[in-house]
Amino acid sequence: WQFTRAITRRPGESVTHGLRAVDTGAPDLGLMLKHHADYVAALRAAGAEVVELPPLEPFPDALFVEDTALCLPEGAVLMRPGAPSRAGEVAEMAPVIRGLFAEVREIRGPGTIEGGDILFTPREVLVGQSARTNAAGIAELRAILADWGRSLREIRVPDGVLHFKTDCSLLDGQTILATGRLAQSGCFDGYRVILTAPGEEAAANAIRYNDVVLMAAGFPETAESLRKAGYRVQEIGNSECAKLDGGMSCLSLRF
Ligand code: CIR
Repeated sequence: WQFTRAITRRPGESVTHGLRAVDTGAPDLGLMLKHHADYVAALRAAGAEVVELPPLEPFPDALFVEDTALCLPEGAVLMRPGAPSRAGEVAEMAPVIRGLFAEVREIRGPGTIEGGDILFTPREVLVGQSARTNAAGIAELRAILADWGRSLREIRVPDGVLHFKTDCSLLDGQTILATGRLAQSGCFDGYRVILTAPGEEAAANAIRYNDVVLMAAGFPETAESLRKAGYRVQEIGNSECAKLDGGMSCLSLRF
């Protein structure tokens, strides 16, 4: 369970125009930058060599780098975002990925797929069909993964949930943190599932990076159940990214 690297991108001033399902006010860039620095520091403390990319003003959502690529031990796959305003982020990420991976494949279209809809576990790659990720995009990824000997299982993301991983994260090889609304479909049968506490659904987008679980601050019951289950939990402020439907996983590519 060892990662060695991560890629992040600092938010720029245009982040106030980032996409959001419900407008709860513009994010405060100063506070977001502080949270972002805490996040990068936590990754470094967990053993990551972090490539920190500069802001990309033409792309307000570019800090959510996870959506632009899938990074696996076999290689990386450049995604094809379903949000039109985010499509151009991939060309900005591509040279970075090509510099770090010997094997790089890409989703060529016409389908769309975003990294936030992909959860890989040691036994399979789970992909959520969502408003951003469609059947054609999933089919293209399935063919690439088949070349690498990995199987893909498709999941339907509940209505109103942005991405599959908005509602789940991998805690270890067989354990998934998930919301009840996602897990009730039975999609994680065969895994050990830890549910977020009622009203703490936004805690589900966490990441396990080596020995630590990074989760958004402000979800005390879920944090407690993770600690009781034996995980080392570090809470990071996420109030500003949450206004743009972003969380811990969206902010980095990890490999
Ligand atoms: C978006 O709507 O695309 C961004 N505001 C949030 C992206 C979050 N990314 C993720 O869950 N992987």
